[in-house]
Amino acid sequence: MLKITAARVIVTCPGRNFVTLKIETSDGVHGIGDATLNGRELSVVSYLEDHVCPLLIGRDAHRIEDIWQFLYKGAYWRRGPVTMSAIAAVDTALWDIKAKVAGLPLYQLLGGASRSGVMVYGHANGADIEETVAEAVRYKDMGYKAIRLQTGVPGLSSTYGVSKDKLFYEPADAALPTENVWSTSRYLPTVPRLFEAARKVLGDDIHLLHDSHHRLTPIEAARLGKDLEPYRPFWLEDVTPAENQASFRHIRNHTTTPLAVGEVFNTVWDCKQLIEEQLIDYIRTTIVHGGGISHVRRIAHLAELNNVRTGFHGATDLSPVCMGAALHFDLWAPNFGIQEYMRHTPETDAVFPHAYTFASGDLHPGETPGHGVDIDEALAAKYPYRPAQLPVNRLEDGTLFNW
Ligand code: GCO
Ligand code: MG
Repeated sequence: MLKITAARVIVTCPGRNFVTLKIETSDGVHGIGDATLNGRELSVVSYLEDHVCPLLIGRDAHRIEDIWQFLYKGAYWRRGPVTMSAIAAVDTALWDIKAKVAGLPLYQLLGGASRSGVMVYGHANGADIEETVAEAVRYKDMGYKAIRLQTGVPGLSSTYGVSKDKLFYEPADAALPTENVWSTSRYLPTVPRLFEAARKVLGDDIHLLHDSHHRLTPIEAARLGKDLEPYRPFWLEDVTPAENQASFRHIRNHTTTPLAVGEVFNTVWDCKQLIEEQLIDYIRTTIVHGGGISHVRRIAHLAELNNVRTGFHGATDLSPVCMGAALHFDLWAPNFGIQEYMRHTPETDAVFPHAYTFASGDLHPGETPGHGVDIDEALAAKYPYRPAQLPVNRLEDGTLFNW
């Protein structure tokens, strides 16, 4: 038995907030898991410290499945982002420990590598089409094989996904939510123009992606999908608020543009209908918000049976710990599609030393036993928590809208 002797939550803000769970064992081996939930970090801290950590002490760190079931079924209150992020942190830390004890990189425990590297997509964004395309060229020159394009919308003062920071983008920008303005009628004609311009400059040999951030109705989404078809997008992401899974039937009936969804999902139950009816092409739920490796594996298996591939969320609010674990998963998953990769700041990278590396448009998780990411606690302590929340979005007449 490998006894859990300590479970501690570490909060740090090297430019943005991250919550990390560290589990220590009787053999001196430790593991870490990401528990960051953007804008709601301290709720997960409390869930872990007040309700989960005390349950872990004395348990056998090798019994990952039993501990997962204990935390999920034992709480009675199932699902939800706070619960599932907390469970994910425990699960990820335990897989890290098991792989370290085995002396193997985590992907070997999952079934070994299915590919030589993990194709990632970067974020090109600009105030207008010209600037966005110029940014995309920069990404192509860095070796990226896939690029997400987001542009400012004429007539709107700010737009989701467009920022002054180019290699990363931080939406949680204030202690209290800032307010953005949205207009679907201004947005809809802009995106096809962007894709037309991008294809002209970048050519055909590159994957182009776009995120609508849950802002369209099914029929608006269908229109956008159709308008983008000539430019062969890799995917169109989060077109509608996906609580209503049946919405995707309408979209699917109208367009062949591939659809991705699920960064805000927490369990297989959020995407069961989408996957079983083959209404989507990529599922985006990643390790930290989907209950960890043990649960996201179930989502991936169901997806594989239904021709759906993985396309994990990888924005900066998912810590390097999540990224490391996700990359092991990606290297293994038979139905891997693509991995989002928004770079972390040098300050964040220094707090979380990691084995993963980028080359020629791919990330590789590295060969270090475990998931290959650690935390420098002394450095982490130098960056205390700073309240930061995601913005809200209003229509031009003031109506609160989807962000
Ligand atoms: C993406 C996401 C992010 C989210 C952010 C929320 O596709 O990367 O939409 O930009 O908004 O991760 O915390
Ligand atoms: Mg998104």
